[in-house]
Amino acid sequence: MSNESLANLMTETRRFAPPAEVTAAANVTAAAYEAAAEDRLEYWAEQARRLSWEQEPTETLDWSNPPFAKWFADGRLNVAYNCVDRHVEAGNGDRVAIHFEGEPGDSRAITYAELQREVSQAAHALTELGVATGDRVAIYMPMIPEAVIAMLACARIGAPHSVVFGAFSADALATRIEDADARVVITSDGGYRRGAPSALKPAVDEALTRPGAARVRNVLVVRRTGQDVPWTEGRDLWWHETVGRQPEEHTPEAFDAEHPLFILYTSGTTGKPKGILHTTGGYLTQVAYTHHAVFDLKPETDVYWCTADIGWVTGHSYIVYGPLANGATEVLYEGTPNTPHNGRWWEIVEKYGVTLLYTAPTAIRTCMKWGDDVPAGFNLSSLRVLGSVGEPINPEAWVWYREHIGGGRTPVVDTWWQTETGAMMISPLPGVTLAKPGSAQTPLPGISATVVDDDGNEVANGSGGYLTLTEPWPSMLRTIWGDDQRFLDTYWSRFEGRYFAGDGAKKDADGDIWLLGRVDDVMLVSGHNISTTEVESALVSHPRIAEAAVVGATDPQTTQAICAFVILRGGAPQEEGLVEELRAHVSKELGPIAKPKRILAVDELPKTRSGKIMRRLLRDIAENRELGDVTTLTDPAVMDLIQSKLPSAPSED
Ligand code: 6R9
Repeated sequence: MSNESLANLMTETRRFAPPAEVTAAANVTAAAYEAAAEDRLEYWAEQARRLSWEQEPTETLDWSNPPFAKWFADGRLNVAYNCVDRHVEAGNGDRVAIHFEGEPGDSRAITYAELQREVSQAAHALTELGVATGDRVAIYMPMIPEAVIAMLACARIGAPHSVVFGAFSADALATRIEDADARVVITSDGGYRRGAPSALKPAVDEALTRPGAARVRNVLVVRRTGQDVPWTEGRDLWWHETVGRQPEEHTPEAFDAEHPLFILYTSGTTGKPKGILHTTGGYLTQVAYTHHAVFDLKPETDVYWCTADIGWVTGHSYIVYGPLANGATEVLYEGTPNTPHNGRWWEIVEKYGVTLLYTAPTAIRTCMKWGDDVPAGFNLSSLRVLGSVGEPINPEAWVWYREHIGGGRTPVVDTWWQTETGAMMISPLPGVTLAKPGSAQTPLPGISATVVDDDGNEVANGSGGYLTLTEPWPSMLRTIWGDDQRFLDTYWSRFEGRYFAGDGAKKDADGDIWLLGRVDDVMLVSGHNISTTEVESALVSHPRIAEAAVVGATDPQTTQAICAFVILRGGAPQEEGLVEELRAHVSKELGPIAKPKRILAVDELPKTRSGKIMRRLLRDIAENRELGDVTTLTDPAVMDLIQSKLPSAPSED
């Protein structure tokens, strides 16, 4: 990784102190860093006490067979009891757990007492279908309450779930069903997206025709849209019939802290998807702790909303397990941000008085593109902490988020973590950290991360390299499902004794961490390593640019040439001379070496459903190659759109 192109992020000098009222009442203060540094394991043992254990653990970490960790190994607990029942027992049964907002505008408030009844019924139903402790259940659902209930019901009976994105194809679903050997699938007839019912069940039917998925015994189908669904008698069952007739009381059984909780597949760039395995006690400890610390959640008064999809790890950790373990009241929204209008999210914030909002940089940049006047039309004064996750957030988007959504007053927490880490790892604390837009800044209390060079030596402040995690953490992945060797090779072989995350990063003069994107995305231009994140960030700092995606395309002269795809703010047509102006702008921000050779204005960028730009596909376009696998794209049609805009011959210098 280079140091030469880091000028832009490093010259970002804006600083934002935490608001006095947040600091005064903060759940976690600066003292936490000291306590954790003094005795890291004791710090985590203390966090584990936020949970209700049937048998308290006496052991914190067993690291005798690294990197196979055991956390709280002799403790026993039930995750669903922790997320639901104990809040009812504490007298909070009437507190709303979930404010569901359907895309068509229907809504439903579910209290903790109701959630307890529905999770109990669903747990009975799964048992009736022969699902035993340890059996895997696949969940393929839209963003409806039953998705959360299904996950909690699995957790309640100790059956690890494998949630598959509702937008994934039948093939992707079949591969995941086969790898996990799931025998029951929970789905729905469909869900509402972009103003219309969108079918899900047919994809399940198709997936189950694949030989690998033929062992599925039952499909439990939630009726959401009421659309016609093909039906296989004997195999398919309606949720409202099968779950609806079960008893409303169910006694949760405690499981070992290391009992598998879920498998979640990450696609990565090559090879078959990796089934990331998370277990029970350590995972729940860290998601509950980080949600409490980083969002400063006050369960009695806050209304929390995470806009992620349930099929993404953010949905698992920060829609389901973290917030519910903490007894939060949260919003669950089914649809897209612009249905029926571009202000839908802000209308929801106003309607429910959302105080804590967690979303992705891509969404923030899309809102920037739609214009400042959209959020300005709503009362967003309830908001008090804003979070970001999924990609590096460039300083311009960070500042816009704080200004136009947070009313210039809220802390913004940029949280770095991965499916593999299970929970947040590097993030500011809203009541403590002097915030730097664009930087995730510091490992959370109890977390050890650093940036190293090619040889694994820690780099000096002011230098860049590879982000590594140097000590085990409670919510770490335990392995790749069925493939310990791949687990070792992928994460633990690049640097001896350390976890390698695959991300590039840089430490600034204060030692704060700035994420630079996946190392696979780093470009090599005339012998210089240049990070895509930084060129994108430089482009977005130009007032005309809302969003940018940069790739390195093979080039005979310079090894790779920088190609940028940009979305213009306000969607206005491209003025003459803009491309030249943008190239000059990047050159000024980062130096002439980082100047894109080609810049193309587009209407959309190819993104995964979790909001990450698929640079691989843009590289295919930039190199005039046939497109690779597009099945994980939100909208495969985007690629045709971009291709149709390509000039027949690339514009040269
Ligand atoms: C939670 C999640 C993980 C990858 C990760 C990194 C990128 C996530 C980030 C960030 C910079 C942040 N990433 N958060 N990069 N700043 N705050 O996104 O999990 O889908 O597994 O992706 O996302 O590249 O390695 P996952």
